[in-house]
Amino acid sequence: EPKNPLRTTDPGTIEMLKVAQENKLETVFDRFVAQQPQCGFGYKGICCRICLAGPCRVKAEDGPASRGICGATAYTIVSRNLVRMIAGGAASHSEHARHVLHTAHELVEGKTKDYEIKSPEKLHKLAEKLGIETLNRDNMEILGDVTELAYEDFGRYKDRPAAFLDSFLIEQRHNKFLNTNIMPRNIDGTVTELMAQTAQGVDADPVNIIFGGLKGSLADLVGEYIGTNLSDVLFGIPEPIVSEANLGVIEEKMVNIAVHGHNPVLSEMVVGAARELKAEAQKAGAEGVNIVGICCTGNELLMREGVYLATSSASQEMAILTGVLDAMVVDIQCIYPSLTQLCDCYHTKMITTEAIMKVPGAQHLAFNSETAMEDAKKLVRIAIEAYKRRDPKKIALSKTRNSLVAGFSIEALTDIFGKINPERPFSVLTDAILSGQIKGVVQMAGCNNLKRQQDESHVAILKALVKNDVFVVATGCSAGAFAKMGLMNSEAVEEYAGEGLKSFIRQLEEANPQLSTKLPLVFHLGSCVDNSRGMDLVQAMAKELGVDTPKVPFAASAPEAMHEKAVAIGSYCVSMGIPTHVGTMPYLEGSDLIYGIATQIAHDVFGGNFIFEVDEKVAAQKILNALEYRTWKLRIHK
Ligand code: NFS
Ligand code: SF4
Repeated sequence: EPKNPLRTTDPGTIEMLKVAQENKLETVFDRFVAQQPQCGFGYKGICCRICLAGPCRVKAEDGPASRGICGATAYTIVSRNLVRMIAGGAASHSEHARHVLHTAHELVEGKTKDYEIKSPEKLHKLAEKLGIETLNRDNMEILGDVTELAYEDFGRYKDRPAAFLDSFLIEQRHNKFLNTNIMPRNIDGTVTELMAQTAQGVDADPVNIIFGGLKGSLADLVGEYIGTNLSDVLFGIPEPIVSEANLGVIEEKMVNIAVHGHNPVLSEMVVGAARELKAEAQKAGAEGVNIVGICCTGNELLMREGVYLATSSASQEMAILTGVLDAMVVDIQCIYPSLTQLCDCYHTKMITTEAIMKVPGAQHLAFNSETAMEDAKKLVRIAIEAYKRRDPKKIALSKTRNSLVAGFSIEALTDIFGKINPERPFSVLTDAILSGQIKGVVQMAGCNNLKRQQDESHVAILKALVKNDVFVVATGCSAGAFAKMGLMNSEAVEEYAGEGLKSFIRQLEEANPQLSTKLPLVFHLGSCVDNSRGMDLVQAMAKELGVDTPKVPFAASAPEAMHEKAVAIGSYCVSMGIPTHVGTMPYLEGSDLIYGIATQIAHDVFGGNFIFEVDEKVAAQKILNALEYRTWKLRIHK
């Protein structure tokens, strides 16, 4: 099979890559090639540099060279490296959550006038879940208690498990996590403990280290639950919404601002400011201000505001190459430092906004919740100024844009299923599985990783699953891939869904005439913190079936996992009893023991396991097999 020399399958990105090549502009695709071959020791996870006696490498099967200087063996080094990635992921997700929490707290304290409780309904539901009194109480008071509890989840040292995990768990998982000693009490302490556990001369037992890692992954999930739920309270529960995706949404006649990163706290304000400053943009000669999203900030805004999704992580640089992007506003995570290098070749202004995220060459504009709208307006005005400096010779628009339907929170899915069975909404899903109409549910998640052709395996796996009647939900850059490729709409149902899935989706549509749109082939759950919504979904199905999660025909897949956050997510999926496919190898092939723990022993203990498979056809088959096995067992026991 001839290799695609472009290393991407996204049509919008292919258009822009030509522009890069013609103008000799360096992109991530060039740097990926320049990095080859990548280090074999690092790849296998057997390079240790956690103390200054190193770097140590496992160079031989036996003898002194089979261990680090301190005597650490391959399994110790591999497991330490792996769980330090989980700690990094948990820290990232929870730092995002902490920022949303601070904003909610400032709202309670009356320190910001620019935010509000957009969804009192969500606040009440959440409070009830957390055991907080709601009767005859003021919303701000309730939110005060909710934020207090969330803060405790960051730092609590005794008495109880983290509330933003435990309150969301079915009883069987609660017991499982307590019995295996991986239930976190808090986020910060768990991450710190993990760093201490894996420091030089501490834990050398690979099983103990991996279990520490799983606890860390659950701490990651605590952060995600805080992030998702408080974002819903502040910015609204996502509902089905129509929009468009890919680089063609960056329009010549508009002032274009890309919001990139993860945190809705800033980007939601930018959307508001853009609406208010339309007249100023018009005075500058544009028709208005066009906000487009990149990565998970894009997913957040797409889900709640219907903002266009410009692109996903591997192609973030391409937005600048259109020549009409006036500002690249970034918050945190997955932001290539190379963006400034490209901005330098164009009129595009790059602006960083968070204290822990600066890039040399970018302008820094500190974003504060007390002055949120003012700050957002400043950002929009910087873009309007930049618009006037566009170089017409450098304009190279993309023609690729595809329609999509997003906005499938658990609440939205409950409403949709509830039109068929109001008492037991999720029975609609589980009955369809038991009857054989659909084959199960798969949550597709994760990043771009140029070890694969961009988006190729996301799309190949999705197509194989839906053809075989799997109900697919998606988050993050996986959802981004489907949105960009025109796979997240109703036309795609016609084209790619198997007969069972097609009839299931049509049935949902017929029962929901109030929806202003037809339903898509794949259901967008949101950003990567919204993988927590998927955990709600699998548990709702478990409850409906009266079983624990390892019995539910539900699987996860991250075909292009890249970030530490993805390692944390994959690990909690396994802890939650979910077969979890990963298409890019984590650094663990240097130890058969660790590989075995991840793929088999995890299954014995938690009922979930990793499926490492880089071939997308084989991967899809393995996922289907996992679903089929579970359905078969369910039917026997019914
Ligand atoms: Ni998730 Fe989102 Fe994308 Fe990966 Fe990065 S944007 S939080 S980490 S690359 S899916
Ligand atoms: Fe080498 Fe041990 Fe130090 Fe790691 S902890 S760098 S294996 S001496």
